[in-house]
Amino acid sequence: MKTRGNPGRTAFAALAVLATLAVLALTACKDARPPASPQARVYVVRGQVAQVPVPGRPGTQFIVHHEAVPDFVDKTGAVVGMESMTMYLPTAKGLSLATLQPGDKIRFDLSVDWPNDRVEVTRIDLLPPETRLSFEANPGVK
Ligand SMILES: [Cu+2]
Repeated sequence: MKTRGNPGRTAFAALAVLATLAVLALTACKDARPPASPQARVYVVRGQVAQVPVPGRPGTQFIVHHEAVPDFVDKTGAVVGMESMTMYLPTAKGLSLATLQPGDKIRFDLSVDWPNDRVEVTRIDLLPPETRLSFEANPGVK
């Protein structure tokens, strides 16, 4: 069916303009660090602290040996899993690491917001020292 002026296309063009504006707005306030967007997925992960940032010692970072994350989703939305590994983890603004020490066992929320290219730890709970962690490769991870 033909319609004059193609309202569908006009609506689409308007949406495209809005989407562009939204992207510009997001880019503009990147430094404002708004709370994680609704697209963010939060994984509850366990691990052992390998290093904590030491004030006054540049280059020291928050590094964690974490268990596998079998349901980890990549940028395309595919469940690819993340193997157990030792890695640097960015932390959310205001999250204090002051009480943590290397060797501490922790459970943390890892927020992954692919649309905004933002990965960060938003919460950390200390686990009892006797907690048994498994750093074996997860069979569900390809
Ligand atoms: Cu990892």
